[in-house]
Amino acid sequence: MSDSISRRRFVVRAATIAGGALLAGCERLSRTAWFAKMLAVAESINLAARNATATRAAMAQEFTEADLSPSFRSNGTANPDNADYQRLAAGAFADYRLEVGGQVQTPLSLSLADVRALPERTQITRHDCVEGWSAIAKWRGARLAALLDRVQPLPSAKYVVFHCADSLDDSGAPYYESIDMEDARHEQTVLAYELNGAALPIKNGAPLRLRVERQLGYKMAKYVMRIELVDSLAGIGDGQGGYWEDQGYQWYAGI
Ligand SMILES: Nc1nc2c(c(=O)[nH]1)N[C@H]1C(S)=C(S)[C@@H](COP(=O)(O)O)O[C@H]1N2
Ligand SMILES: [Mo]
Repeated sequence: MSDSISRRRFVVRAATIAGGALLAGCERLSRTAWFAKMLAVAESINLAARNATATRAAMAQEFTEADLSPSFRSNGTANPDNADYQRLAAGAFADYRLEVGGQVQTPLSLSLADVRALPERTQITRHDCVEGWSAIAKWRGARLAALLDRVQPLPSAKYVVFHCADSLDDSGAPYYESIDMEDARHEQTVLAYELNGAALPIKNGAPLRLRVERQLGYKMAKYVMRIELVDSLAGIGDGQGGYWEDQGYQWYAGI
């Protein structure tokens, strides 16, 4: 077994234990300072291990059609409870626009046809959720690097933030996620519009969801409505870089 695979297993198992603790009704626990701190320590070890043992340009493992899971389940939001989103879905996303802005030279508003016209990639990869399930699926989408080439991030831009249509809590705070420029430009990082050869289903994030293949499932933002380039994650959500990160999950969820 290669180092990277055994480390991946270890990290997934460790993350599963942490995720299990969160799931077992430990909402209060997840918000306590010590727990967040423990995850932050785990994160710095994880990122250090990644930098020490593999270049971050390394590819996530890809599989064949024979490896495809019989189905790909939905997790978290399965259908955003949001009037604007429901209107778009009712029109088969003909009126959908992906807004791309923030620290860029050329902000863009793209239709799905515009997104489909970008250089694309198809890949069969394994999705690992911290709640303890994995599935292999085929994703087709626009390369995020190609989109970045179109909008031309300013030199100050350090992170790409994905703002989603749904919310997982009563406050209505939208789901969001973020990655750094290195993962954003990675060959396997795509805005997926197809799952297993068919249009991306609503339960899996239609019309566009992120695939950032060397990280855990919660990074793979579904229902992406707006992409924002920023120099700092402060001031977005609770400032930790993502909805689950704001509850104590690690920001760099490398596997
Ligand atoms: N917008 C949004 N993105 C999301 C989620 C969500 O609830 N809302 N759940 C995350 C989690 S925890 C996982 S494991 C995957 C699940 O993707 P799936 O529903 O296609 O299985 O999406 C991630 N992205
Ligand atoms: Mo997940």
